[in-house]
Parts: sequence; structure tokens; C-alpha cells
Amino acid sequence: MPQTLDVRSNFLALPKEHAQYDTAKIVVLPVPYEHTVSYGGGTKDGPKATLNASKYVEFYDEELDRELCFDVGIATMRALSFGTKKKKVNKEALTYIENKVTSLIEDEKFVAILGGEHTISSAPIAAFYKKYPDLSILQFDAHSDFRDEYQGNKYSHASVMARVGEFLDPSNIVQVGIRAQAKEESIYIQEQGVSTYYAYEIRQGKYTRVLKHWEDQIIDKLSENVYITFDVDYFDPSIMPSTGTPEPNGMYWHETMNIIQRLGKKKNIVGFDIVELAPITGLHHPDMTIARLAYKIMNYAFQKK
Ligand SMILES: [Mn+2]
Repeated sequence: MPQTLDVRSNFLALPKEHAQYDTAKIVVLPVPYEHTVSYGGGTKDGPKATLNASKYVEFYDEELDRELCFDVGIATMRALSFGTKKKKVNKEALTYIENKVTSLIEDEKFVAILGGEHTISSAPIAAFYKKYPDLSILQFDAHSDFRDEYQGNKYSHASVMARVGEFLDPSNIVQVGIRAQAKEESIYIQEQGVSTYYAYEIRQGKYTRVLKHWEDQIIDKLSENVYITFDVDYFDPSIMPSTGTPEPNGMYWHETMNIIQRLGKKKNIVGFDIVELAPITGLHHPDMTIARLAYKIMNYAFQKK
């Protein structure tokens, strides 16, 4: 049986009976991969900081009136190791992650991945795509990540969605919060039919002028089975300073919850990752925000289950 973490270090500090691999419907997989850093580093410490902060997250969700963790069980796997002497990097690391996620999918688990840099996301997306050929991707991010390569590496965090677009139809990708982009990415988006919701358009009220619940437009563009990849730099730096490339004019908590809550109601969220958290020592609120985000996505994903 796969090795799991116990109450001292698992997600939400759950007692054994609610955190066993065999019975848990949700599995948290820490993936502390950090290889391509462009500005600030530290994403390898993201999973640990999130798990540590999750001890202080309430089991009960007041909005959904439920203690999801007791209803469905949440097991936390030991963090994937990418080696010390001879490190697994780039393609080799991605294959390693994909195989792990595939085994979780075969055991019918809902997979919640804690990164690590954004590069890792193409691995679970490839694994889920094998199971769900209609899979669509909802990407929360400040950056499109469609550069063909960055700093000479095709497996850079800045190129992750370009890698995804090599096996999954890019028109099945919806991005929200984008506000820093290279021209080649803008061209890719237009040519490949990606749906991109730019932060400046959202802030200017482009969508709310037409629709009260503009989130529904996002959800309508997604297929039945949806994977969420959540780069924490999507959030405004005021609530999320702990990331390598913080960009101004970011998104906030409440509007984000609106999107995911409505998504969980209408579509099947199959799994998610949260990446690019680079914890700042002594600054707790960003770690807490991400722990809450992880549990909120789980709650919304299981609304109907
Ligand atoms: Mn990203």
C-alpha cells in the first residue's frame, strides 16, 4: 500500500481513520519540484508550508455545511522525491509524476497536487487526459505559460501550457487572470483558439456589463470533465506575496470562489494542482490562504458527491 503521512504532518492534521489510502476518496500528493527558477525561488518548500498551515484550517465548511474530510476521507502521500545526487529533472521528472498520478487515478482517487513549480502540471494533465479524452483545463494564472521555451528550457514553468497544448487541444484550455505575456503567447492564443480572460478586461468590467454571473461564460466553455491548474501568482500580490513572479492587478479571493463554486455545481472537477507557492519565513497568511484554497476546491468539487 502507498505510504501516507500521519496526523502530525498530513493535510488538515487528520486522524488515522479519516486519512487512510484505502478508504479516502481524496489523495493529496506533495510534489516539491523546483528546477527552473526565473526570478524568486523557493517553490520546493510550497507543499510543506501548505500542509503545515492546513493544521489550522477548520474541518467544517460553513458555506457547504459539511465536514468533507470526515465524509470522504483525505489521505496525504509522502512527498515525491526527485533525488539528491542524480536529480530527476525535465522530462524524466514529468514521467515520474505522471506515473504516480496514473496509479492514483487507477485507484479512483480525486487527486490534489501541491507544487512545486508550474512545470509539473503537464504530468497530471497527461494522466487525466488518458482517462478523460474530453478533458478541459481551467488555468488560474498571471501568465499564459505558452512560451515554446524559456531560458533555453522547454520544461520551464513559463512553458508548461505550451507542453500541454502538444497533446491536448488548446481550445480546451481556459485561462483566467492573465496579466503578463510575451507576444508569441498572444499569437498562440489567437491561432490555437485558447480562451483567455485577461485581468485588465475583468477589472474594466467587460464581462459583468453583459452578465451578472460572468463566471458561467467560463464554465460553459469547459467540457464535462475539468482539471484545475492553479498558479498562486494569479492572486493579487497583496494577498499572495509568496511567489516567484508577483504581478500587480491580480485577482481576489471572493471572485475566485464564485468561479470554482459554480464550476463544481455544473461540471465534474476531476483533480487539481496548486503551484508556485514560495513561502516567506514568518509570513503565515499566504500559506494559510493556499491551505484554505486546497480545501475549498475539494469542497466545491464534492458538492454533488
Ligand atoms: Mn504559471
